[in-house]
Amino acid sequence: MKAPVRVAVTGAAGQISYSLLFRIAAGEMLGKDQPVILQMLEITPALNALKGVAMELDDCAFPLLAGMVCTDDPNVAFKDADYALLVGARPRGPGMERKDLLEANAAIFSVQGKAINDHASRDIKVLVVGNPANTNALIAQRNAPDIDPRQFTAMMRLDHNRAMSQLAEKTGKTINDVKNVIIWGNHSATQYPDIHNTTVDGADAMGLIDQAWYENDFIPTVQQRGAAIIEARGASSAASAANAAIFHMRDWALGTPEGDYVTMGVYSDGSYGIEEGLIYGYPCTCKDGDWTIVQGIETNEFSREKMAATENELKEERDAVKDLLPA
Ligand code: NAX
Repeated sequence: MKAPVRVAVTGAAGQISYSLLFRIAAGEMLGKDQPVILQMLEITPALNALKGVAMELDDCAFPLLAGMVCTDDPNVAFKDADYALLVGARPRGPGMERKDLLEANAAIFSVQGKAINDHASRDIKVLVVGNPANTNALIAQRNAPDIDPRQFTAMMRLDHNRAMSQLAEKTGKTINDVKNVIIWGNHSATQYPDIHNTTVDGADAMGLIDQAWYENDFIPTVQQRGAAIIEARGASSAASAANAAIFHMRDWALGTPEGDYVTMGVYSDGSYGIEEGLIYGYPCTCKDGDWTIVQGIETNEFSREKMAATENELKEERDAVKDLLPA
């Protein structure tokens, strides 16, 4: 058996974590041979609820669960962490403007970024799930100057999975037939689901559907899927979000399949003309615990316009919190 690794999860008593923690402890994220120690962070009023979650984790008798820490102190939660899933965030309250939401979250993610910088493993892999995920990831990253910025990522995988499933359904194929979907940009309604390079059972996806369906049906359905889930379920996506977090971390740690790529919100190196330093959804392959942006993908004018629109939103989000970002 391998030595245990430390996995920090924030918002650990929330609804996404109620699915996520159990799957991590079952070995679905890092493999069935990798013991884990869960380091769970909550705000003080939720510590009792967190205790209940920890009791249930105990009662699962997971062979791979080598230990648990429950805390309201980020310095404890991130101590020696090898992985961190930052799920807890401040939801939008009544009358709250977008700028207020960005600022409230900036306060949370700057504290957590500093705690990661001061206490986590130097090789930590960080995934930000809590919204606005891309900008929260940027804030955490900028507050952790001693950690390579490439180690901070944002979750675009739920959007990626949603796009795959919509396309499989439309073409009468299965998820296993769909390859090379991309969600460019921000995890928000400006995201750009791009299937110009996608294949379905080996055939060019754009040849299987018509442009009107792509523009008027597919793109808005993927962009608005979160709202549709809230409308139907009366609560936001939880199990599917946890699943996407598991897939994101699993692929990053263990590698993407040959011949396919996945969408990750990663530190832009300027690829595809996107401003360097933004956390932007890009097609990535992963190998040996590292990710690479897939290069050389053709983008037409339609795509470039949409990629720029979502980039602009990310710049606006960053500018709204720029006073809180260290130089
Ligand atoms: P819940 O409100 O059920 O849980 C959030 C938990 O975070 C709460 O228990 C709260 O006490 C805790 N929390 C708040 N501030 C904290 C802090 N400073 N430190 C530690 N814990 C803290 O929300 P849930 O449904 O689990 O969603 C969590 C986040 O994921 C939200 O921001 C949500 O918008 C976001 N999502 C992101 C998605 C993505 O694709 N990137 C999709 C799903 C989801 O909407």
